[in-house]
Amino acid sequence: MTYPLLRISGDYAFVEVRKGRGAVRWRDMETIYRGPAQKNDEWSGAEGEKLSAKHSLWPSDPNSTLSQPYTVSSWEGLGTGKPEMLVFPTTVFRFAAPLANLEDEADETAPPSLILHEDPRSGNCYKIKLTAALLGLPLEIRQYDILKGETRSPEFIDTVNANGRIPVLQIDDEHGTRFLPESNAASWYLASGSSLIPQDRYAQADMLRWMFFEQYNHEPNVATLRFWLRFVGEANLSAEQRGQIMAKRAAGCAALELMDEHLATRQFMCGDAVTLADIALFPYTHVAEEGGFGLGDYPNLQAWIARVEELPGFVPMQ
Ligand SMILES: N[C@@H](CCC(=O)N[C@@H](CS)C(=O)NCC(=O)O)C(=O)O
Repeated sequence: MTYPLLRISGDYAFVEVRKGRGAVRWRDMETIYRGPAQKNDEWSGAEGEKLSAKHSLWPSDPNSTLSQPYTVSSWEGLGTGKPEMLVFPTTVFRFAAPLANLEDEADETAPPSLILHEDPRSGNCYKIKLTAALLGLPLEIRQYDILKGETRSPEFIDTVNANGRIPVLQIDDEHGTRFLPESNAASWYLASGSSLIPQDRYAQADMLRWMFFEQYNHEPNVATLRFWLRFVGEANLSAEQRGQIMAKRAAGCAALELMDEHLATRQFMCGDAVTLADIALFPYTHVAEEGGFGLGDYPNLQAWIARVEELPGFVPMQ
């Protein structure tokens, strides 16, 4: 029995579709189509088979380095007994895997092994776990206790992050072992080439706008108050920290209000599809009450939180 497994969601100058059974690597799969594709073009496969596709948006140069290729795969299972239909490339979460270039053979080597250095109480760390979960990427976890200063040890500073902080994504691949700090950079690395990063140039910049907003206006206020009040305890704060509470409360409320207004007219931060902007902003927003921010006044934020929690592959913060 065959099922429609892969459908093209837009017009593309160049698409290559390959098919395989039990095959993981692009090179082990059989090419079943190479050429232009139009919206709703569809390919079928038998149960247990996997389809993958790469595409280029640039009609003049199908091998352009500006192409946005990635692989989507589908196979029987997920407990349903039937393959999932995938729409390529816009609605892929579980099976998206980044590839560098249409002609790049990087996918012929083993996929990188990924280790997240984290503290489970940290929303910054949760961003990376949520990105990996939505994309179906396996992550190994190394835990630290930031309250005990475990990320400030000379060993951590020398080998993992000179900035003495988590999260850090450790990437082991053919280039060796590399350590990537900063939550939003690590999420970008995981999501590169997937539907969590829009392809349109403006949409991509708009997504980055919200990720920078998260780091400048949101996290230093909403997350810091949560950390101080829930984990450090008000009684243990320094006089300087106590003196900052009111300003951080006002700035945090302003950030939440701005998001709430923005979400009045859209499903997600950048429109109707989830992007890394939602993943960056979700962790500390959904636990903002732990920092004394009431979410009752923000109905659009509450509806957005529920939408994120319903995404396929969603995992809660521990
Ligand atoms: N901008 C960084 C912030 C990293 C950060 O502040 N990490 C905190 C935990 S959420 C940390 O490691 N604190 C321990 C310390 O500073 O010693 C990111 O987004 O990853």
